[in-house]
Amino acid sequence: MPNGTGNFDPVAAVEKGAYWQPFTATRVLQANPAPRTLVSAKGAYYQTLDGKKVFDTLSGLWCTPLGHGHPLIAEAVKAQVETLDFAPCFQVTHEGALSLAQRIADMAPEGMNHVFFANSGSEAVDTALKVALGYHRLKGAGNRFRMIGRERGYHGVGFGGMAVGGILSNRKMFAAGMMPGVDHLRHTYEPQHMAFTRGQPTWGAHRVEDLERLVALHDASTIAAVIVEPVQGSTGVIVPPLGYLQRLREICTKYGILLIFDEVITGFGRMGAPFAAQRFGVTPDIITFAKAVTNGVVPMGGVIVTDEIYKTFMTGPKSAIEFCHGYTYSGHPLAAAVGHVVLDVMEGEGLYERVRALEPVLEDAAHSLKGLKNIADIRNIGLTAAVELKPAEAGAGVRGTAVFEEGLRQGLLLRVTGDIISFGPPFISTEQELKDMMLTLRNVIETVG
Ligand code: PXG
Ligand code: PLP
Repeated sequence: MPNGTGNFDPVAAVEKGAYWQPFTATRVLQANPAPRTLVSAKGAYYQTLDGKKVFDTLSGLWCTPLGHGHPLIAEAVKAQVETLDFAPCFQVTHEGALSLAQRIADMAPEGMNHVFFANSGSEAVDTALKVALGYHRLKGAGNRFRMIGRERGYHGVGFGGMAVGGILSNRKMFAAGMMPGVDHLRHTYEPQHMAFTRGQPTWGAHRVEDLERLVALHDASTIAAVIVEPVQGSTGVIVPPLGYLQRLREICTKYGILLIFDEVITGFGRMGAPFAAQRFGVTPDIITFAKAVTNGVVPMGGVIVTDEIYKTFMTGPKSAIEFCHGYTYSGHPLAAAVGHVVLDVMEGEGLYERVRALEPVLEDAAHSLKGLKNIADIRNIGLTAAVELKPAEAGAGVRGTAVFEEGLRQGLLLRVTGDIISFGPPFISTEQELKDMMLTLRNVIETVG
């Protein structure tokens, strides 16, 4: 049992608060912990402490597309612990990380053949920003220090990711710790021009010209990189307007600015292709990934870079370390073993194709809620969707919280941020499960009012 005595009481433990939880309204959790305490998971469902089986509408936190309790992953973890449970990644190497890096390079866009491992999306983002700074410095352009993020972007919670991120609540408490030299593009979400769009909006590509404005303000010779999520995930599935990412690539190329796609959510199949880069036909200089690479079972993140970037680092004295960066657990053997299983399953079971087949099913199911009271917008792309509620008179997020709680009662574990409900169901979901998910959501919204 968890405390070794056989009588651990999770409800009492939540109330005592020894476990201080990430991004949690702690006192809301403490008020009624049982429905929010997860005890087990199998396939696309969790079991809660109060005995409910709930559908996993966000694949954990966007990270478990193959579903829970996958037998091949369980086997691989056990075998790996018995063979090589840990291997230092500084100055020595091992087969699992070597071969997984090669497989990830093989599935990445052409010309992106080098993978640096981290353990989370936040670490991947920090790594990518440091690669960008190092690259320019090695090129003799150390004055390129600025990073450009985007409003409503989420790039994790490291000091770097926080600074390039564009979420007010994640920034204001830590304003004193902001990395210097960061600026932001405007976001592209304007509901009056795009509410209830299926797939990519036709309005908004011109917002990318913001980068020209920032170049005119700061000069390109001071800008290292632009970092964007191809689809903004955390702030509620904000889909790139048609042509936006293509134009972003053009402007970055024109000025020698590195383009970083943060694919922590969009990578590994969520867009019906290995990466969003391929789905949208735009190749960045750096891709960050995490989450689905190991189906959420063992933490792993990483960065994929172009041959040009890698080659630039492989200079200087032969005995010197080229990139003074890395984590104790980079390329962890367990994560690597699980990563191989994930790719075996994604490729072997044709899951990119399955996501493409499920996309219109989710799209139709989500958009069928249009016309329901208190819905402000519905949007979707790949196997993602968001249903945005109108805020209640009682305040922003009040209706969202009520929907979350009613969702649990009706069998859905929902991801609600403020009044936005985001969906990223498992790739193993059936068409019927996706339809049922939205039918249940309809009931939930009608119950809450
Ligand atoms: N970049 C992007 C684009 C992300 O979506 C991170 C970086 C940070 O990854 P880590 O592994 O450090 O959390 C993320 C994470 C949500 C949700 O509900 C999204 C994330 C994490 C938790 C919840 O949308 N994204
Ligand atoms: N803090 C201390 C004191 C350390 O010794 C280390 C790693 O050796 C770290 C932080 C970084 O830990 P990690 O490599 O797991 O990111």
